[in-house]
Amino acid sequence: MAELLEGLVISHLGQGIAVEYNHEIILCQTLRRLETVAVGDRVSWTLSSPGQGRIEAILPRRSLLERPSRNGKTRPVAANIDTIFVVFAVEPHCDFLLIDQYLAVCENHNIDAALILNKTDLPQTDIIEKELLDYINLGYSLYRVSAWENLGMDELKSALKDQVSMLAGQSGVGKSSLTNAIIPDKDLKTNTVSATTKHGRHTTTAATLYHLNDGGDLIDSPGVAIFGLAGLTEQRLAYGYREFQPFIDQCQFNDCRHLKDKGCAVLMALENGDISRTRYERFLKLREKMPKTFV
Ligand SMILES: Nc1nc2c(ncn2[C@@H]2O[C@H](COP(=O)(O)OP(=O)(O)OP(=O)(O)O)[C@@H](O)[C@H]2O)c(=O)[nH]1
Ligand SMILES: [Mg+2]
Ligand SMILES: [Zn+2]
Repeated sequence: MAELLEGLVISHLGQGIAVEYNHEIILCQTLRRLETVAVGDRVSWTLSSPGQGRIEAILPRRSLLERPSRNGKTRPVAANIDTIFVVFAVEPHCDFLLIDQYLAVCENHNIDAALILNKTDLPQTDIIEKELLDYINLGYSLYRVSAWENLGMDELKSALKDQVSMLAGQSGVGKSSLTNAIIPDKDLKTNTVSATTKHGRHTTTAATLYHLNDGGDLIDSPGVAIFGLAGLTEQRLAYGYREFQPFIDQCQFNDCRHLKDKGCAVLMALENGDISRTRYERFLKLREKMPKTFV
C-alpha cells in the first residue's frame, strides 16, 4: 500500500488536479468526480507513478464556497478561505448587486469580506463614492489601489498576510493584475491557467492558489460569478445584509420576509434611516434573482 501524503490543491487543470507537496506540483487524478475537489482543499494522496498521484481523501474543510451546477445541485469552487476580497473598479461598470451578493455569501459562510477598489489611476465617479460610504459604515474594509501604478499595495499586502484570501469580482476588474503586482516573482509556468479571449485579453479560467512571500495564500479566481446565491434561502439572504441582523430577531413574525410584513423591524429601521435604502432595494432585487426552489 502506497504511503498517504498530505498536499494542497492549487488548481484544476484540464487533465487533472494540481496538488502541491513539498514545493512540487503533482498532477493528481481521483476516483471521485474531479469537480468534487476544490482549490484550497487539503487532500491525502498517494504516488501512482513518478510525478503523478491519486487523491484518496479530502481533509475536513473550515469553509467552503459553492456554485450552482446542473439539476439544482451545487459544486465546490474553493475551500478553506478566510477572507474574500471583492474587487471592482470604475470600469467595467461597477455592479453593486454583485458586490452585495458576494458579501451576503461571505456573511453566511463564516468568511470575512473586504473590498478592493482597483484602477484608482483612472478618473473616479461620485456614484461609486456614495455607495462606498454605505459599505464603510457597515464596517467593511476598503482598499483603494491601482495594480498599474502600484498604489495602495503595501496596505493591501499587509491585509493579506497569514491567511487564505480569494480575489473575486467580475471579469476585467483586475484580479490577475493585482495578483501579479502582489507576487511578481510567482512561478508562471506552473501556475498560469489562463486563456486569451477574442478581445486579446487574458481571462482566468480556473481558480489558482499562490503563496505570498510574507506568509499566507492568495487565490485568483475567474471573473464569472463563480459562486452565487447557491444554497442560500430567502431568510439567509436577509441575514447576508449584515445591517439587517440586529433587527431580524425583532420582527413580529418568525417567518417575516421583510417585504410588507406587519411588525417588521427591518422595515422600521429602513424608515428610521438605520438601513440604507439602496442596500434594501438591492436586497429586493437579489431576492427576485434567487432560484425559485429556494424561496
Ligand atoms: N487603468 C488600469 N487598468 C488596469 C488596472 N489593473 C488592471 N487593469 C486592466 O484591466 C484589464 C483586466 O485585467 P485582468 O487583471 O485580466 O482582470 P481580471 O479581473 O483578472 O479578469 P478575469 O480573469 O477575466 O476575471 C486589463 O486590460 C488590465 O490591464 C489598473 O490598476 N488600472
Ligand atoms: Mg483574471
Ligand atoms: Zn421583518
